[in-house]
Amino acid sequence: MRWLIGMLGLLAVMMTVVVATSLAHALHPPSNVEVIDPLRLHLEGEFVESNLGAARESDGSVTVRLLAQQYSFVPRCVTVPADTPVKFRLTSADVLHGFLLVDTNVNTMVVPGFVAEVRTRFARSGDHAMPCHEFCGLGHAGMWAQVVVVPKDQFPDSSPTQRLRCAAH
Ligand SMILES: [Cu+2]
Repeated sequence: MRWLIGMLGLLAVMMTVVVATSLAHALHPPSNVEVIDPLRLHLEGEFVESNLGAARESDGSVTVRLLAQQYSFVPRCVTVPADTPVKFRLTSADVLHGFLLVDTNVNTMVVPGFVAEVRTRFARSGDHAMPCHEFCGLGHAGMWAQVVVVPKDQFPDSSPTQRLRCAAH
């Protein structure tokens, strides 16, 4: 009987640690379910080439659209403003890929046929490496991109060509 109480006590402690740390660090699995036809991404809809990159919304927030494919992200580098709500929307043109921003809690899978969405806000400017973290084939290790966070007032005007480029630094 004593071992049972001990086990239940241990379980309660572990559950408390899991719940408390996830609440404290705002860790939660992204839960967006939106389907998209991976064969028509380049032809129509929000992931056509001219619509990729970081775009300013009318409410002041920024939406970043990225395409993951063997073995790159398009675009390879995006600039986003600090201290601003940023929404990442990604989809895959072929197989399962992973989306992760180093030094942040941004992390999700990019599944073909679905749109992955992650909302965040960067507290300060700086660079974040963006490696693919799901093995996607022979070129997986070279599948990297970058997110450059710049001060709010240096965010470039979001013309379709500018938003595919990174800030010079
Ligand atoms: Cu990969």
